[in-house]
Amino acid sequence: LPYSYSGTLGLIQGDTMDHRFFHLLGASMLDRTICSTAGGVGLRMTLGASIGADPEGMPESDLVLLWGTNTLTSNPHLWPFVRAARERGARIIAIDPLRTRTAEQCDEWIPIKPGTDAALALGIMHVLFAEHLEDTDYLERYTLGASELRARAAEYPPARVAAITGIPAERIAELAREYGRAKAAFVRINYGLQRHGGGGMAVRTISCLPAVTRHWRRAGGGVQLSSSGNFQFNRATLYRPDLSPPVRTINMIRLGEALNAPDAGVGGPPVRALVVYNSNPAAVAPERTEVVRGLAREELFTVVLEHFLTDTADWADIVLPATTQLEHWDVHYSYGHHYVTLNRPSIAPVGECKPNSEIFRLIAARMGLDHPVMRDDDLELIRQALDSESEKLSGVTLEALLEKGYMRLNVPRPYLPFAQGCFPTPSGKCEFHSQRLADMGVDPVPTYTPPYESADSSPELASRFPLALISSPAHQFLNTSFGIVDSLRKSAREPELTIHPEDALARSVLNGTRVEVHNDRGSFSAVARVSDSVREGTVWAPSIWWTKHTSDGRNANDTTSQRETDLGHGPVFYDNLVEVTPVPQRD
Ligand SMILES: Nc1nc2c(c(=O)[nH]1)N[C@H]1C(S)=C(S)[C@@H](COP(=O)(O)OP(=O)(O)OC[C@H]3O[C@@H](n4cnc5c(=O)[nH]c(N)nc54)[C@H](O)[C@@H]3O)O[C@H]1N2
Ligand SMILES: Nc1nc2c(c(=O)[nH]1)N[C@H]1C(S)=C(S)[C@@H](COP(=O)(O)OP(=O)(O)OC[C@H]3O[C@@H](n4cnc5c(=O)[nH]c(N)nc54)[C@H](O)[C@@H]3O)O[C@H]1N2
Ligand SMILES: [Mo]
Repeated sequence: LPYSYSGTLGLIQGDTMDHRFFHLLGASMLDRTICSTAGGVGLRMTLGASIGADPEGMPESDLVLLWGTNTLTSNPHLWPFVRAARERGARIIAIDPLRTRTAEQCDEWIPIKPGTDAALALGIMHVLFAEHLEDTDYLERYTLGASELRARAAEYPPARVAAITGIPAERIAELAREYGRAKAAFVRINYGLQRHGGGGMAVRTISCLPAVTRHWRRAGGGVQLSSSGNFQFNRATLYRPDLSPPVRTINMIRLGEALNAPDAGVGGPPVRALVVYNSNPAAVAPERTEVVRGLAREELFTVVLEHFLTDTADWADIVLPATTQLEHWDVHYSYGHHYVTLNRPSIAPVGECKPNSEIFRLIAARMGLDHPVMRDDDLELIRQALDSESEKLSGVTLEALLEKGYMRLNVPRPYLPFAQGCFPTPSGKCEFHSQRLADMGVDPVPTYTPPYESADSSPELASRFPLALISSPAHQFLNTSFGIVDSLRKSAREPELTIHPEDALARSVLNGTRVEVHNDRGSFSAVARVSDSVREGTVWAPSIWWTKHTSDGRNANDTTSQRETDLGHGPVFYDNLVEVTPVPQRD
């Protein structure tokens, strides 16, 4: 079983020789769901692809909603555009259960109960329709199922939405009016929002908003979750799935189950060999106690390609030193902007380090898998990646990149993907009604799907574990990357838990109290920070700590579950009820 994800997110060291190698070998396939698939499917079913408004249009906007995104930590390159919009008079609003450092900088923070965003979007639509703020011309020409959406939104008056989201009804109605009256409203959603049971539907529902109004028509308007769908590299040539015999596919967020109890879910023979690269599953995967139990299996042969001795590398039979971005060639795409970037090596590989691509080339040769596709070098792979039918990559060649370093995709400026419809869906319209979802047995019309774990949906569980834990990135870390850097770790101090004063009082927790954060899946230790920067009922554990750096050898993923989102089989990291108990300290 190959296991890979983020690494540096480079195309060549992430998704080329490795795929070819494992296909030739007939290894299990990995469904790479750990980050974005719920939202990706939600978007595809609605807009047709992972594309949306251009962040460079944001300065034209007069209302910016930073909705479920911690821009200043996770997407700081957007901030200059946010500021430019504000300097020209735009209002900036953060919608988040946490008053993040981003929310602190906004004109307003709207605290929302986790996992309830689809209800808020439907409440906004309710008011838009009721107060005739919709764009009937756009609806008629470029959308499918407007009357069904109207009927669905009618079921979500602000009073009902207030009860679901915890946002006052009057604020919901006013937000809808601000949105409906804005000249160009930019909604920046991000992946934090979709790490909930109903995450796919939440993204789908929010992404309907600009098609109800007029916001796709102008620069600065629309929704952006991702721009990745515009980078149409020749992935079939890079991956060569045609080389693989029929094999099973294992969902990466169920690694614990796959390693311990394949009969329970994934089926097929037990996993006997695991090759990890560009990832640190012993720290980042949900229900990590199960992952570690699997990695500890004596007869599991584990190979880890790494820069550092991570929590995962500690379980390896063999660690192969991999080059960093400074030492190898790569091409970078994006999920937030429209530029292709060439990564040149600036130094020769240090010591015995080799690029991932080279490691797989060498292993293939040694194993006698001497297929011609295993001989392409990295520059040849870059050429193949860019040899695409897509207009959007026209002019983007290796030669041009060698000269310029980075290039904007061949998309117009201003880039208004849906100003005249042209949605890449089966109907060519923004699909409020999705036949594809109906065929999957899912509600074809945008709806609110409650979190798996909440007082409304699982009252018994919520009575034992009343607090919703969000374990989104600490400002200092990139998932677990950089967790090894002493200065950054010092700046992050230690595993902490931000808790609202009322919730702290009820548990005799003071600022600085050591607490145990726990549920039926596991627990981890943290130091309490009592603050009203989280809404009551929500707690925040900045993540993702290496477990070898924590006092109890655990982290927030000891409490997260292997359940899958409504769409896309994604993880539900933030759909996670816990209880917090103070730990008596010896003097
Ligand atoms: N510094 C740093 N930058 C990063 C990363 C990192 O680890 N560190 N990770 C990178 C990666 S891989 C990714 S995918 C992106 C992720 O980037 P973002 O999508 O911005 O990710 P998160 O920080 O996970 O979540 C954003 C916000 O969503 C909020 N949130 C959680 N649940 C809900 C909800 O139900 N509703 C609403 N409205 N808000 C909610 C969280 O409180 C958080 O403030 O960032 C990338 N950038
Ligand atoms: N609780 C909780 N869990 C989460 C998240 C969260 O917010 N909260 N975020 C989730 C998200 S959005 C994501 S994307 C995943 C990310 O999870 P991972 O994909 O595991 O990402 P990282 O933790 O950054 O680990 C990447 C590893 O790849 C190594 N690496 C970097 N470049 C290379 C290379 O060129 N070659 C090799 N061989 N190795 C390399 C780095 O040293 C690092 O150890 O985590 C998920 N897990
Ligand atoms: Mo991610």
